Amino acid sequence: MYNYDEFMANLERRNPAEGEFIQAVGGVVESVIDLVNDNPAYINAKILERITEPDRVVSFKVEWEDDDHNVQVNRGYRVQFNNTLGPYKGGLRFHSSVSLGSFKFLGFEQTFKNSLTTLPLGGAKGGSDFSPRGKSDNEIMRFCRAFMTQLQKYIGPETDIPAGDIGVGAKEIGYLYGQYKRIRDENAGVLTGKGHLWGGSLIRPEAAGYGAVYFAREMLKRYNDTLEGKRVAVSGFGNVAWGVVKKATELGAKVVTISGPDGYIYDEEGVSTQEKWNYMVQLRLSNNDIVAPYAQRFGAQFIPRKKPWEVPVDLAFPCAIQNELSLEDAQSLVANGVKYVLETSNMGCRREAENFFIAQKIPYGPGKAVNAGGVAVSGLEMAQNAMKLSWTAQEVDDKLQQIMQNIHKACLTHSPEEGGYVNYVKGANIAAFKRVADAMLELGY
Ligand code: 2IT
Repeated sequence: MYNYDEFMANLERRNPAEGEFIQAVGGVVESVIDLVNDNPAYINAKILERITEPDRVVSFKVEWEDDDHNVQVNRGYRVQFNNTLGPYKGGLRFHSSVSLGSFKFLGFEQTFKNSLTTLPLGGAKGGSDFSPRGKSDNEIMRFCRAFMTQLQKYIGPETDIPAGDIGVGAKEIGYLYGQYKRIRDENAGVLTGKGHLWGGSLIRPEAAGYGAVYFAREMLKRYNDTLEGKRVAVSGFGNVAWGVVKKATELGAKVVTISGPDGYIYDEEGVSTQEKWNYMVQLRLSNNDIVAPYAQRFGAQFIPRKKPWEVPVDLAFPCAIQNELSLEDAQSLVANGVKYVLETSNMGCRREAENFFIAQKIPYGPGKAVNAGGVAVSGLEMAQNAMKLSWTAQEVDDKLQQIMQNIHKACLTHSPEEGGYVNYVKGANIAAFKRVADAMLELGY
């Protein structure tokens, strides 16, 4: 029999100073501990201990030269967390804040998220403390070359298939894939999120954001509601936020905020035109990591150094980075009448914020369910690469919608109904855990 506090104290002892990893594991263990305690097979096979320990952690040195001919040294990581369900799969993050603990939390989350997609994908994550902010395109290219020169030793199309994440978009994936080909002379789809000219899938750039909105549509349906006429707050301005903004607008909602590390934009008219969406892409490609110029360009308000959770909205989609939404932010959203919260960034909400939404009976979708559309379409990209075929945008989008509907259904199936309120956190964690744990039992050790 497991005791939550005891298990977590042991985990902390084994993984000191890895707060984000402890937080991510704590969320899952809390949801599944009763299930495990009711299931002697899980207890005897030590599933909880084994599922919280990464299969492999790789760290490597990345040496490159900046535009002033200074030698730069960064650290690269790949955490191959769990390959029970398929080859290791998950993104690469280039951000100054990362540490081993971040990649362990992300690899752990990815394992469960990938399980929810029902595709044959294990979980992994990697990246570097290199930040593209303020770098020239040539510097980014040289860094990507140096990074892949090391990473290529550990990945392969049947072993481990990285993709993008924060700081790694189509441009970086291009430089990384180019170097992989130069070294290995293989056309294997070893990365996803590739450009369409060289093996990428249509809809992959939009997939995480579109998927989040498809999940929201299902959630609202469950409460006899629709997106039509809803006011929406989005944080972030990257790939994921961009997809949410486009699809939410298309389905009749009005997105009034986006944000960056410098503050947030309040656009009363809605971030609702092709021109505005193109501008979001331009902002991202500028490598400056700021949203302020949007305000001037489109006559919107810029609120410096603040987050958008103080604006009255019906739906909130945190799409920026982990722990971006605090308890105070959650209280402010609820006080202003928020009706649904869709965590779209990985672990975007602090545990206290998440628990507050649930206590207030606000329907709350956790990131591993809501944002799974991104990796799901990565799985579809792998399938197309293996078949040497390319599906139409419509074919990919139809499959994405089906996958998001199924994830929503899985959450309902495994969520304890609390007087008509759906606890999506429990539902997602239990559905995801059961698939990995049952496969682990069948595979032995
Ligand atoms: O967090 C994520 O799911 C991703 N960054 C995408 C991973 C992938 O392999 O497409």
